[in-house]
Amino acid sequence: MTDRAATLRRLLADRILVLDGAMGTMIQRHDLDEAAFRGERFAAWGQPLRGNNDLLALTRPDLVGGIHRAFLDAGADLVETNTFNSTAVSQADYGTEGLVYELNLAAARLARDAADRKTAETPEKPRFVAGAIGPTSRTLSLSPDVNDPGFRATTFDALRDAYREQIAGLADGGVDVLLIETVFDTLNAKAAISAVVRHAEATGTALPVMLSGTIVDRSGRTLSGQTVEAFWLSVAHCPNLLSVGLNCALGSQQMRPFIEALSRVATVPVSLYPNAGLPNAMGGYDETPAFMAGQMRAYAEAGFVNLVGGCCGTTPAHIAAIAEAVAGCPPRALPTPEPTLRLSGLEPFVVRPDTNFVNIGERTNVTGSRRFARLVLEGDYEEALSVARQQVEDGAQLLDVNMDEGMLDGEAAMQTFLNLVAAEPDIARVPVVVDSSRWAVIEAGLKCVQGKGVVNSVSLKEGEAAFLEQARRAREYGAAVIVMAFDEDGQADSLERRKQVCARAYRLLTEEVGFPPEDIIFDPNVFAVATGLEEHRRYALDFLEATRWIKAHLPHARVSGGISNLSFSFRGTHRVREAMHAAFLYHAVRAGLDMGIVNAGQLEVYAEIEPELLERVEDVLFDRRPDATERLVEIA
Ligand code: THG
Repeated sequence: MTDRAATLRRLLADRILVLDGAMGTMIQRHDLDEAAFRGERFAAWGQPLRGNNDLLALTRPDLVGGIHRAFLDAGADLVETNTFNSTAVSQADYGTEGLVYELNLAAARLARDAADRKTAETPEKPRFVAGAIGPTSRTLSLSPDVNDPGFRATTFDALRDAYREQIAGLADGGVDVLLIETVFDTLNAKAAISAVVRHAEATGTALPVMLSGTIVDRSGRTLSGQTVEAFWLSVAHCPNLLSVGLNCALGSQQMRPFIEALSRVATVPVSLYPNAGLPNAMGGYDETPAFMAGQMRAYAEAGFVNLVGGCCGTTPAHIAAIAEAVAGCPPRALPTPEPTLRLSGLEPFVVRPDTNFVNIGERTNVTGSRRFARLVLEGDYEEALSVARQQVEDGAQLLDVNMDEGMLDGEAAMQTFLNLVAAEPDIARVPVVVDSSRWAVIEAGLKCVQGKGVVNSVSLKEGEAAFLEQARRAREYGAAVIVMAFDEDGQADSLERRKQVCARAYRLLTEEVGFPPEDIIFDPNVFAVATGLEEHRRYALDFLEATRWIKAHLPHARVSGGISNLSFSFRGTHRVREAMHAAFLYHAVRAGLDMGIVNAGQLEVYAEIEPELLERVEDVLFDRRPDATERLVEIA
């Protein structure tokens, strides 16, 4: 199997590969009745089974195998198993959820057998099997009830379990690759990716994965509202990712801007298998083999694609025409973008060399805002959402969400709030920073974000084993991490300790976990200054120096800090606090600070700080005189 995966990767570098066409519409042509779906085995089944196409792997293997053969004869390099709906979630509609493993096993064997026979006929052109994993009829990012936007018809855990069961059957049946397809809600796909990770951990065998999303209309967004690039960034963490692409929904012609956008950003091979047009009034599909082949050839010539095939309405004649049309075209060359922090909400958020300081909104924090805390405790989530909206309107490019309050069920509050955020496009367009001192709350939050968010935070506080485990999980859910400068001996509060802890964490993450360095954000601890305590006098200075050091010595990693912490000893004196934040940020950004958790919209401009106040603030920040604190208190 690993040999075949290697062959597949080699072929992808050589030429454009061809996927098969639609299974569903090919089955429809046979016009099977209820009795045909049931066969002998399910003759007495208590529920209607007509329309359960996947059951045909058991009741009409001849028919399913015949469709595979027809597509292989047409020139397909890969055939998809007839398992689009073979999860417990989808099979429950027919009462056949107990058959899931068997359905996947049988369907995988049918496709395997057909592919192997064809390979034996034409050994110079080996054929492959992709295990089809559909989206199910449930959505993790959307409520089926318009009056209850926070409601979800299923959970991340339930979907992950369902996908694991499906993957076990597909793997045992001998598929070469898993195809997570027709993704209209990226969070469902993330649950499937998480299932792939856990299957690999449990069995020691990691199958390659192909991912294919669906654009529902010409806005170029998925059903759950993401742009193509945001979708790519949200799933790019998938281990052993063979390809990413688009399928279904629109016809071949309408796909152009979206496949072009994807091909510009995806660092893995790109696939495209559209419908044969939009469904017509009769539910049929009108694009002819020649028309579709012409479109696909144009995309191939433009360098957009590495794999092509067809979705609903495509027949062996379409696949034969497409295979012929792309035969002479070189495969798309993969882009090699600079490593940099890339996040997403509904939209991409990429930190580029010319990106200014990044604002992370701090107000959606029950320990950081009395108002937000009161709203959440009272269950007034409508108003709590308006706090988030205000932060984004005021310029927050990321949103920090924290529910760590003794009177709250943190996991439930995190889930409720993030599910509601997901329903607000003006908020959900930005990535979420899931902030908690409890891992269970962070994990609950990660299960509610379809984008690529940030874990806030992980640290070496509880030792290496816990740190590595949390980092692996963060990666499994496709999140970047904020690493606090904290270890078994406590908070790093000197320059030396900050350097030593961050360097150790960087080495562990990159070498032990294979964590991408560009997804690491260090937080070298912003502590309160001007507290009156001698040992706090170098806190601001040491943060600045640590920032400079991290940027110089830990390649691609970013630096962030909780800026408002700095002024805790001046609570209530708003003007002094704002001046402290503005002055500190001014110097921190020069030292290399990339981002900070701040009260978006309340950032004062350095040049506008009143000179006398600025001097006294900077005396404190730079520890310039022994009476700096008294002089700042005095002016306050
Ligand atoms: N690093 C990381 N995450 C963090 C912090 C950090 N998360 C929490 C915190 N520190 C950053 N967020 C805030 C939010 C609010 C305030 C300070 C830090 C704050 N709030 C006002 C106060 O307490 O006086 C409350 C004002 C009000 O109630 O309206 O100062 O360092 N990784």
